[in-house]
Amino acid sequence: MHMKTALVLLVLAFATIFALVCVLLTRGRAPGTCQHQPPEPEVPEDGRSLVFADLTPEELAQVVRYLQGSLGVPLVDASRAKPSDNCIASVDVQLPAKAEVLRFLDGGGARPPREALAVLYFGDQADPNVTEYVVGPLPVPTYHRDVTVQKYGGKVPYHRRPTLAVEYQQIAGFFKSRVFPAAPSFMRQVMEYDGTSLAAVTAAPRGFQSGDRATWYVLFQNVSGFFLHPVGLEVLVDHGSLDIGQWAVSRVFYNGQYYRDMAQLESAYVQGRISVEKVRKAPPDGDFSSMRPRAPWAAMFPLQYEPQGPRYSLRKNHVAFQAWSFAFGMSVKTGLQLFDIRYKGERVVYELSVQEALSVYGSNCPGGMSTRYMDGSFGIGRYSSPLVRGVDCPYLASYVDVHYLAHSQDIRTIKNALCVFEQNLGSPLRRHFSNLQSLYYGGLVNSALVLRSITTVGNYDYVWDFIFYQNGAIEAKVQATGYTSSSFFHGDGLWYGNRVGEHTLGTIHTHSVNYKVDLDVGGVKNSLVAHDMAFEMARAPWNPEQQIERPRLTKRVLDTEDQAAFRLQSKIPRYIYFAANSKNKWGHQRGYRIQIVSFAGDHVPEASSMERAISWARYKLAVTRRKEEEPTSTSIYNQNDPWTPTVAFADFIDNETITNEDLVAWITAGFLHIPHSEDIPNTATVGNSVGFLLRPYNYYDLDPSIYSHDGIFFTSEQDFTACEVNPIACLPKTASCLPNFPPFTYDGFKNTTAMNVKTALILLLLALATIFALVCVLLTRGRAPGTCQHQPPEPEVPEDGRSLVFADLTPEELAQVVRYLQGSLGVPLVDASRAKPSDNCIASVDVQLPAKAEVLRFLDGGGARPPREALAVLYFGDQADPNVTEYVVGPLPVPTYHRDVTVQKYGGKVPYHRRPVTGVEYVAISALIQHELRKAPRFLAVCCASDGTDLAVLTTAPRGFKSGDRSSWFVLFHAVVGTGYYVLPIGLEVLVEHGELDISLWYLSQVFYNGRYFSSMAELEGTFVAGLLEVIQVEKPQDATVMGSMRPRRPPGAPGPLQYEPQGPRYSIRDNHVTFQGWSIAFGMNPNTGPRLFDIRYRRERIIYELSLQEALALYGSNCPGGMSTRYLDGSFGIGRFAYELVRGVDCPYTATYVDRHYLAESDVPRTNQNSLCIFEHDAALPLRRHFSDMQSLYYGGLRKSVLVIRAVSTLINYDYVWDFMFHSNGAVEVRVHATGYISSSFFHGEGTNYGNKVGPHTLGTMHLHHIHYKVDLDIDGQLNSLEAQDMGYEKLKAPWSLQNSLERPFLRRDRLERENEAAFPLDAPLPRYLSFTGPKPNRWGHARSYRLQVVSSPGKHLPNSSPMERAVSWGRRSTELCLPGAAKPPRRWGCSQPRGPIPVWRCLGARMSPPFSHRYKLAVTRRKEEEPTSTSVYNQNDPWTPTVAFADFIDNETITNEDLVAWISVGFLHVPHAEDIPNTVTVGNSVGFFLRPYNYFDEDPSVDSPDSTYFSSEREAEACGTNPLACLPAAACAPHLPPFRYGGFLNISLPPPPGRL
Ligand SMILES: [Cu+2]
Repeated sequence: MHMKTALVLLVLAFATIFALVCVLLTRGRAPGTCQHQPPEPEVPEDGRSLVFADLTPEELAQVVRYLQGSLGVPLVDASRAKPSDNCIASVDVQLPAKAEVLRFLDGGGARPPREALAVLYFGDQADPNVTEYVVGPLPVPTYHRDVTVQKYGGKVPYHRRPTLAVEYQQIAGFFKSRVFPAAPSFMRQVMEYDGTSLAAVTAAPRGFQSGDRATWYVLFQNVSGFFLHPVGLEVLVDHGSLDIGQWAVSRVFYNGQYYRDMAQLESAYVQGRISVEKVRKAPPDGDFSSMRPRAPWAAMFPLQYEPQGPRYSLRKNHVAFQAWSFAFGMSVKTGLQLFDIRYKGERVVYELSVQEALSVYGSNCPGGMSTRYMDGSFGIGRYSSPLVRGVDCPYLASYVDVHYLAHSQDIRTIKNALCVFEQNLGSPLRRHFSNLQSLYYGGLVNSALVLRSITTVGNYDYVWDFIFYQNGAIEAKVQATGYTSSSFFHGDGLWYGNRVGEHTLGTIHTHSVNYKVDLDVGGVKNSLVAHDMAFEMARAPWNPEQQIERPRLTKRVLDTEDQAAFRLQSKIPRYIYFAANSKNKWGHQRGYRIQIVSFAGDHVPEASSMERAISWARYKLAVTRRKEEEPTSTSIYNQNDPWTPTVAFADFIDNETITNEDLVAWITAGFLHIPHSEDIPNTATVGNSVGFLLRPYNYYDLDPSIYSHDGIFFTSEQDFTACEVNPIACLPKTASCLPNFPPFTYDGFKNTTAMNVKTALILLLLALATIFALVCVLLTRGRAPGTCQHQPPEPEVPEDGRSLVFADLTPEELAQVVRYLQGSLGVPLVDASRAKPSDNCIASVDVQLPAKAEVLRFLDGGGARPPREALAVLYFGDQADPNVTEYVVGPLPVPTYHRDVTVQKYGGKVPYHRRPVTGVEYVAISALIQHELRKAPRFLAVCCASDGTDLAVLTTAPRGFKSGDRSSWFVLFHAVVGTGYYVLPIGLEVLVEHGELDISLWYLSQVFYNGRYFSSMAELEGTFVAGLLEVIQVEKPQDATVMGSMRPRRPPGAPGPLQYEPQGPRYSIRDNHVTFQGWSIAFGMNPNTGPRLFDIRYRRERIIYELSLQEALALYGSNCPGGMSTRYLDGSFGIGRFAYELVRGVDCPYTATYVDRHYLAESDVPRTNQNSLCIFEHDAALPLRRHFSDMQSLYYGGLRKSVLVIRAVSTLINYDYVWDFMFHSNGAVEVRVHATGYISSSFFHGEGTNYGNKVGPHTLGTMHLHHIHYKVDLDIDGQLNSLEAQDMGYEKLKAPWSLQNSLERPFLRRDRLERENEAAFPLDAPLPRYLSFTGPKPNRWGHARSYRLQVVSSPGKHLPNSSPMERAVSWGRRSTELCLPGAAKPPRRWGCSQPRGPIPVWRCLGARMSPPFSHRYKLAVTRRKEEEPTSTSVYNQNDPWTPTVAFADFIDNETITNEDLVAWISVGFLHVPHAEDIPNTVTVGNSVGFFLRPYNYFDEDPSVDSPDSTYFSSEREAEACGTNPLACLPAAACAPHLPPFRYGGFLNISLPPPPGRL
């Protein structure tokens, strides 16, 4: 048969099949496809942004043409040029001066002429040099201007030029023709070199002094992922001569030894004088370095779709999203850059751009030890990688091509180099649930716009994100993935990294990234202001014998560049912001705050001869005056001559005044990377993410997200299941449509290879198929495929009920315990919801977990199931000696015994005054206050337009100054139904003495009003009537838009992106047990301490026995008595008990699974918090790992990051904490807490702004600290673990190949922390950057199997140690010595010839510092003890002066080597409320937590086994469904099943009234 006929038939066959499938699929009616409704851009795009646009291909071509015709010298195409030629190295846009642009944008000035910057290499001149020309005007240039001298103060010497692609080719040719042939037998016999089997990686810089151009090349097996296959051979090539014929080998390194040249190596080899370490030949796919999926594709992952199309607009280089607009471009050298970022039309940032990415390596091989890559010189923009739909960015993102001209005369296009998308982050941006005063819920899902590009420079892939949030915050974030670079493992290699393969050393290195942020906050002229916190000692105004330590706001204007330059390791004020000249409504300077997240390692010692070239990396933040002549912090010429840097950032800082000037912030973020086996094949992005946030700080008058169309608000009075009332309830109607997935296309390999015939044919077929499919869709409109089919996953670990050993008590069990107690204690018990203090009652019943040993015997050892027991807390007020008693009651379900455990647990009875305040007690207090208010009717009428019945109170805690006190300040507020009264103080506060068991004896001992203290309400009234009181009249707020209201200010719009699971959830939940992709977790909720997880296993191995929340502390400062005495310990209120129902679509994704929790507290009847825990898989819209290879071979591999999340949200009076526990597919666990809800506030008066910011007419947002404490009982490879710290140090050494020169090299220091005191890290001290829990056994490469703990937090000191209550909240106190990284201990040097030794481990030698204060710990590791189950106690809140549990006592310097260990982790942040905290604090930037990451635990990254892996190469068709499952997506699309919206959160509120109701 004729080929053509065959093809035609084939096509016809396909067409028929498609048509049939199409008809079959669309049988039955189902929702139609999602209708794209293009958004109206709020800011119309008028072409002005083009002033920032990259050059178009036409413009580039014009510039090249112009230069060729105008320079009067011959120009060779840079892709072919010899060093001795002239060529155009690159052409990029030359942006006009800022003043000119602003005249155009803001002042009606003319459009600045468009110009280009051309970099020319003049090798063919008497004085070879690099010259930069500005060429203009475009599109048809008529002039060029040499700007080299003006920019750099002189000509740029030729040796500084970045290495062109062609120079690398010439070097490759040099290797083939001259290097390898000089050692024929060695190459053939040892290297098994066949002409193509080796690949080389360049080191940089290239020498030791200015003028050098001698580069180490490291040789690898030329297989997929060759970066991990070093062969031990490295060659130093001197390619400085312009005559390629003069290039020479100046040194050779093989397996630890140096040789003069290849000939010497050859003769040594031939004579048998070298030690050969032959590397087994790897298969072409690289074996362990391969990114090919190891598991077949399984169920479809969750992904997002846009029910009504994108809600952003993208036109040319301009993006608009909600109130945001900005322009973007891609610099060939520095990468992604954003301009003219505006919110609501007002410019916030003029320029936000990447400047440089630096990596400094340590190794015992010459290439590795001399590598300090400055990626800008290679071209961060030029190496932008074509993005893959569905892995690199969401499938439905918008993709933008980039054009550039560099290293060639041809214009290159990178397809899909940028992506833009809106991402539903699956969590609330803000939310509050109210059951105090009135029942309502308000919230806003966090849906943000992301602009992303990914740069692949050689081995590494950097993911660059710019994120725009609905609250006016911008985030810049960089994540690292791709291949780590490696050295040949030999000798003392373990000083420089971990062994990750037979011959592979993953070398220690730093990643540092520099950004330029040209903020223009409320205009061009800004100042830099720092806010922070200090404790001040004050006498309690109402009780002058007593002292109070209160946080106070410190403020400082940083008025010179020197003051504004913060070194990497120095402390930075926790609030630092660009302040405008203008003020917001509340009188504060409008500002934008910079918040940096970074774990950077030191860059290089300043003594280094090349340090100035990278001196930007000295500073995590430096603010300088903006100058047109300081456009970038570095130069592409710095890489090849760092010894005479063309641009030295340090020179920018010359102590100029920076008040009221145009300022630029230069920000460095980074992390230390010690590669470990899980970096094989790729580094995962989990935990390797750094960057910064720009957040409004008093810039607005309130949180601008209140104007979002996505806001949700409903009250118990409304029918919130009705679509008209609640837009989320509309989703089943508006969003149950078939997502429209375009066909998968990928052009990433196109530029690099010619298309073969086969590809063409397949493409043709695909095209035809697509046409047919489209026709089919068109024909069958309204009859699209049906809804998604739920295919329940097979649980990987069959659930056998064992997890129930950790289960919370069931309602039946709770009822049984109550019944048993009522019948067995022999004393009358009153229901706690009605009990007076002088009654006996059951305060709470919770599960009493069996001892760990017993549980492990049951789970692992075949032991019997431990008896199920309960812990009952009883208040015995009706006894001679009133007290709190704890009983263990068992066995369940029908108890027969109870055991008093109080003495055993606490060493004595718990005094009655320590008991938490119950709801019924608050009711009695409220009645008392109500009664007292009647004594001041005239005052109340005038001050607050109130008769006293329409006010709300807020309790403070603790309650006094010494053990036994029970006197609480209550703050009074205007209560408006449906708003957060917490922000409407009226200035009145009362001190209630409620210690007596007889309620009738309670009284008000103090009254505070507007800065003055009175002994009673009557006295206040008297003073008022006498006209001696200054009254601030606070109007009674009337309408629903009063300050604090969460009602959306704008009508709902199109629904944002939603996540759905085409084949249903991929996790399975049974009882209290979840399994997901190798994970298995038991969960529970303690009524006091909140969510807790047990027996967390990954691939059947237990990693964590217990992971639980312990406590949340909020500590306030104020000039009002309630505020200044507040130190809330939320556990005593009930973190778990107050975790209420979650709202679908805001608190958790709409399609999440929701679980009920039951508890018994302050009542004899068990209560249920419906849907109060949610579990879901979240599409992070980010690659977990990826690499794009255009070196040696063309392929792409990647894995989407999809995370299992377990979440609860606790509403503790005003605050809402979002508790997240996340499980990643690389074996990492992430724990995070976000704070939202209402701030608590004080009445603004006097010197209030010393304690916060004014946020309303009479409202002071009081500063406070949030601290959250977690318990992590890790069991890494068994129960017995040790703690190891690793960090980097620098050592100076003579270059082994050039002894007259020296270099500074990073090395890896390892410390074992052997005692509890060494493992207790105060809040203010740095943690070693790598801290890991190690098991007893090594992994395949001899490293102890470990999990690393990485804390992400920015806490401050909690309390001065002199405070009498410090011990209650200290969760530890340092008493003796401490082990810190970087403390002077010279490394023991190992000679290169020394045989491989064991892994070096340093012991920590003890006392290094003894600070004058005791601090709480950010981390303390202790021996696990059954009698130390929690770090705090519910009794600590009301008697912090005699803490029932003092965590300090846990740390008593016991040995922690090879023991069962617990890590106690404290995370937190300083919160200085500002206008944007009204109505709610937003979660953006108010999130802290920690990671537990495998560290040499596995032999390679376990995510290689994920069924979601994607891989295709130029040989494997990317667009065929058979080879790339992403390509199946369009056909597999189905309409999500969205259940009707339900919410029962208001139904169950017959709870005992929580604190606050009046
Ligand atoms: Cu806060």
